[in-house]
Amino acid sequence: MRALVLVDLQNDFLPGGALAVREGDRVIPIANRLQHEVDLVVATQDWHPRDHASFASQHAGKRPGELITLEGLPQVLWPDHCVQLTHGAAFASTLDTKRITKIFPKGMDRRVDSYSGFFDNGRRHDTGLADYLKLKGVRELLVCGLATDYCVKWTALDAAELGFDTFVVVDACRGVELNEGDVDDALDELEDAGVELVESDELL
Ligand code: VGL
Ligand code: ZN
Repeated sequence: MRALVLVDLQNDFLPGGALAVREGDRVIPIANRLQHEVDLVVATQDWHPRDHASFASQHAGKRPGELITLEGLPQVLWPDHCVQLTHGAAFASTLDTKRITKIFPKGMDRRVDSYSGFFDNGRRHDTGLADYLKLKGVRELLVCGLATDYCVKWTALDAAELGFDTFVVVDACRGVELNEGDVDDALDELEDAGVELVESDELL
């Protein structure tokens, strides 16, 4: 069984959104096409309470992009984004959602951020994604979405560590690139961890 994980294809990560990723909208048509190449499609959804501690707005004098320590973990501060039930948190309107069999929300605990679709950043809470995929007999995992240097990276690193044959579809991802080179560094890290980097035309 081969599954596709659609990572955080939400309005706030698209151009014009609260945490816009450059060219983020470009990945949607590819993500839609990739859905036809797999047995199972799941999606992650960044799903924060209004007062999430990853928001710069929750820390007096702090601005988005600054780094703090949160409950002992390094935390980049973000603009308010993907607040539960808002338009920004909704999936992109152009995303084909009818094949998604289960959505895994993450980032609900205000004290800890959650980049990976499997665990929060402190690895205290498990979203259930690994058990779900294993129950379905999934061995191979294609990962695409936003953002390459955060949620795609951590989802794919965890997937590889959990024993899935993991592929990141590079042209179906875009990064935040807070610092120039972050996307390239993320891709290097993924390769070092045994994740295969592929282009969608190798799969379609
Ligand atoms: C993400 C930063 C904050 C992501 C989510 O989806 O990559 N990045 N929350
Ligand atoms: Zn977030």
